[in-house]
This record gives sequence, C-alpha cells and structure tokens, in this order.
Amino acid sequence: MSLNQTPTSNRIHIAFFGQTNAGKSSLINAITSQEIALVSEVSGTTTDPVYKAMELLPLGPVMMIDTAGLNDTSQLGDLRKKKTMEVLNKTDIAIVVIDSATKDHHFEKDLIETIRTKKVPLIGVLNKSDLTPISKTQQNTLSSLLSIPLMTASAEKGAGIKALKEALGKLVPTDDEKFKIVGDLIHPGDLVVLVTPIDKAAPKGRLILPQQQTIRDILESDAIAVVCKEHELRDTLIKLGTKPRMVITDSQAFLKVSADTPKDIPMTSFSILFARHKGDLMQLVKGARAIELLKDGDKVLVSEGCTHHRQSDDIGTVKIPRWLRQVTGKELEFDYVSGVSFTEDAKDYALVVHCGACMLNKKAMTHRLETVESFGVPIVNYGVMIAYVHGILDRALEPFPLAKMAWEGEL
Ligand SMILES: Nc1nc2c(ncn2[C@@H]2O[C@H](COP(=O)(O)OP(=O)(O)O)[C@@H](O)[C@H]2O)c(=O)[nH]1
Ligand code: SF4
Ligand SMILES: [Mg+2]
Repeated sequence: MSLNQTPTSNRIHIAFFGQTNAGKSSLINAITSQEIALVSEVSGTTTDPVYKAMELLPLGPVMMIDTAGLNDTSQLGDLRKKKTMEVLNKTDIAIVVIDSATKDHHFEKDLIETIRTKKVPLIGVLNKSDLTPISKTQQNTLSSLLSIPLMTASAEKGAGIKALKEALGKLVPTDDEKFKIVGDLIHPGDLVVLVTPIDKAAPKGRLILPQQQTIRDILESDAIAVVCKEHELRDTLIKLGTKPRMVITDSQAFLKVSADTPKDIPMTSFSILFARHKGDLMQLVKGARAIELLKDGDKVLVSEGCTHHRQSDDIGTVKIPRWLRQVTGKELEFDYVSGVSFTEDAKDYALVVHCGACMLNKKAMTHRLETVESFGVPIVNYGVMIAYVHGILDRALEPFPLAKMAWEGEL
C-alpha cells in the first residue's frame, strides 16, 4: 500500500451480489468507468471475490467487492452461501444485481434473506434495462416482492449509473465517530505525545499504519502531535514545558514510557486505542481477566488479521505463547490462524488472542468478536495482553473509565 492511500480498513466496503451474468462486473466497470473487473461472455469467470480500492464521488474512499457469480439455481448452495457470508462479514453496503429478464426470483429472495441476517443495508439493481425494458409497475411489484429498494440500470449503455451512485451515497454510514481513534478524547489545541520506537522491528523509511492514523486523527481534531522515540521522551516532556493531554506509546516500549511519564499525565498505547477503535475494549479487557483462569492443557488460538512478514522473534508465534506460559505457569497448547480465514468454531479454545487488526475493517473485527463471544470464549488482543503481562494495563486503561471498571471486575 502506498503512503498516500486510505487504508483498506477505513474504506466503505461495497459488495455486488447476484446470479452469474447478471452484470455485476459490468456494473462495477460502469460505476468506476474503469476496466477493473473481469467481464466475460462465459458464465462464472469471476470465481473469487475481487477487491478494488478507489475514490468514488460522492462517497469518498471505497472498496468495491466483485463477488463470484453465484449459481443460477433457485437455492444458494452451502459453499456459495459460506462464501457470500465471508464477504458479507465485512460489507458496509450490499448491491444485489438482477438481470431484468429474470422471471423467477427465488434465488434473489434467498440471497436477500441471507444479506438481511447480517443487517447490511442493501439496494437492488435491475440491470440490462436496454435489453429488457421494465415498466414502473413491474419495478414496484418486484420491489415489494423482494422488500428492497430497486433501481433500473444498463451497465452497457451507462443508464441509471449516476442515480445508483447517488443512492449509494445515501446508504453510506454517516457516523462521524466511526473512524475516531483518539479524537474523542482530546480537545483542539491539546498536545499529545506519541512514542514510536525505531528498532529493527520498525519498517524502513516510514511509520506504521496505526501511528500514521493516530497522527492524522490528532491533526483532524485541531490538536498537536509531538512524536519522539522512547529514549527522548523524558527530554521531550521537559522541553515541552507544559503537560501534554496524553502520552501514547507503542506497546513494546510500555515499561520505559510508563516509568518516564509522570503519574498525573494519562498514558495509553496505540494498541489499546486501536482495540477500542476496531472492536470492543470492554470485551477485550474481560478477555485479559480470563488469562489467570487458564489451566494445564487449555488450548489458546492466536489469530492474526493478515499474513505480514514474520520477524525473527515473531509476536504471535513466539512472544505471546512465551508470555502466557510465563504469567500462568501452565502447560498451554497453541493454534494459529492468519489472514482472511478465521475460525467459525471457537468452542475448543479457552482463550483467543487476536492481533491489533490494523488491516481489518471494524465490521470484520466485530464479526470475529461476536463469533468468539457466541461460544462464550474470552478474547483478548495483543495490545491489551501486552499491557496485562507487563502489569501496566491498569495505567493504560486510565483514559477509559468503563473499560477500567470491567478490568477491575466491577462490570
Ligand atoms: N445489453 C447489456 N448487456 C450487459 C449489461 N450488463 C452486462 N451485460 C453483459 O452481460 C454479460 C455478463 O456480464 P458480467 O458483468 O460479466 O456479469 P457477472 O457475471 O454478473 O459479473 C456480459 O456479456 C456483459 O457484456 C447491460 O446492461 N446490457
Ligand atoms: S496487527 Fe494484525 S492485521 Fe495488522 S499487520 Fe499485524 S497481523 Fe496484520
Ligand atoms: Mg463477474
């Protein structure tokens, strides 16, 4: 990803569903006016979802998802349903594409029901209006049969595309808080000190995504970001001459930074901020409480959101197991998953430890949290766990009173 791109996790995910040859790929092409999706006369060319990040006016940064042509039969097959679900778990807006010539809409009814279970806003498009013109009455009848808003379009002729974009604009979640990382905790003019170690684990020539995003969020809040390494923190705080609103550090430097930050200055970590931003800080903090209940022979699942380049002392496969064995003194078994695959069956685990999820959107992370919760299994993330094993979770939760209460067992 280049530096000037909006991260995937902050894009509105728009997914196109429908029967093979309904014109999903053609519609994406028409909307984006770019030949990005594979269009073919042969049924079922697109087998796996195709993702394309782009700026789309008036929506802003989006991720278009062209799904595999589902089947032409009246039922969604199990495997296809599973694939649809996987995409739906991260979809912000769903578009159901229907060939206007379609007579039997069982397939679409089934599909729409599936989308409904996920509470994803959806809109239907009757495509190929150039081949099969649809009257307003027909359109309304079908719209009430399927219980979704329907629009007509011709991907081929470009008809109805502008209206579709405008309709999409109205479906975009308008929650301003949605992408707040720290902005809701600070005021204009506040000084925020960010501590970012530059060690062998840091990428060459740049800052990592959570650091960039936090700086951006601070600037958008009209506050002031001061960035230093852990070794310069003491000096930075002296030179500032005024108390910063908050110190935010990389988890790796937590101990040193905690020691160097006066107790009356609130301090937390990027990972705690992102745990809250991406998921449910309370749930993750409750997960940390479950660590001390682990028993010999318990299974722990370590889950990472992407298959990033592994360091020699990889946090997921090396540090996390080592820390957990050290703090519990128990014989634990570890399983690992990474990337798009995530267990739908967590019941065998006593604890799930998830990464910071910087590459996942909130929807995907929320789905993972809910899946694990549905099995009654506790889940913690790297940031909360690192703070816990270093004995500084107490301090890192200070800016978050509710999560702190959950940590103290009061909720
Ligand atoms: N006449 C006409 N043909 C279309 C339209 N949209 C798609 N097609 C054609 O229908 C076929 C299937 O389109 P495609 O986008 O690959 O369908 P997908 O399987 O849903 O992705 C291609 O031959 C397209 O050129 C349209 O609005 N009008
Ligand atoms: S925190 Fe998770 S999603 Fe982000 S780079 Fe690491 S493994 Fe990937
Ligand atoms: Mg296609």
